[in-house]
Amino acid sequence: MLRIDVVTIFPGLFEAFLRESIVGIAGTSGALEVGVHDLRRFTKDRHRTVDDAPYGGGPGMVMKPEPLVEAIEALAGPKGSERRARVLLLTPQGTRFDQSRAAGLASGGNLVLVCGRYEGVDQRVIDLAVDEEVSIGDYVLSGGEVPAMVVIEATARLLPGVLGNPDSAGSESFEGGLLEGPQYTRPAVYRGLPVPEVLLSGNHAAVAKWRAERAREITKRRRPDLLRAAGEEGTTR
Ligand code: JAH
Repeated sequence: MLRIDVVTIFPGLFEAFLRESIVGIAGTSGALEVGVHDLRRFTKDRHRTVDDAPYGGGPGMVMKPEPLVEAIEALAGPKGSERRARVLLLTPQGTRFDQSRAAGLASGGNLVLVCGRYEGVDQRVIDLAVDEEVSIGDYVLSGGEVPAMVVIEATARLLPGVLGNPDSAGSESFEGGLLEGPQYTRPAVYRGLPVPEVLLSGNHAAVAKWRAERAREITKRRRPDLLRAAGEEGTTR
């Protein structure tokens, strides 16, 4: 059983996600437990303050260290080898999250995901309490909540027993390191556009070959970086 605890000032954002997504299914199957924790519960002042103005001036606010460090330590213990969980901060400054990172998390120990907001978190939170900074990509968001959901979902669907069908995760985009080619369902002709004949042929070897060709083709066109990573450069085309 993998346990993931999330620290956020918007716990309500996770409600439908945890109830309705594959993550909910993972929870029901006993493979995953997710706890969501309101950062404001770890404040001590009347106004439950989680942010303050940046030293040195400038726009916006910074997340103050005390509530975050206390929340993280309550969930993961003090930073060091005896820690109960690995602590990840979702931030544009982090190293990029990808499928291999998801696989590593799915086969590793418990996690605490820390969602920043505002212009960022006080550096001492990172120094004292965070193990790793993780980014899901180069775009500006309003906080780490959506990235935390991305990390949770990508990890949950790799847990043994989660889909009920251990093979279904493996056949989708990426697990082969390439993009998937086009998919079709009925009807066989829609608005004059036919489904490629080979898919109707019943010839499973021909179907597999056609799909492998289309996958290589779209990957070469759109994501040549993936083709090189998969070591497929120059095979077919
Ligand atoms: C924005 C704290 N990698 C995407 C990403 C992750 C986190 C944030 N933005 C983008 C973010 C504001 C405050 C984190």
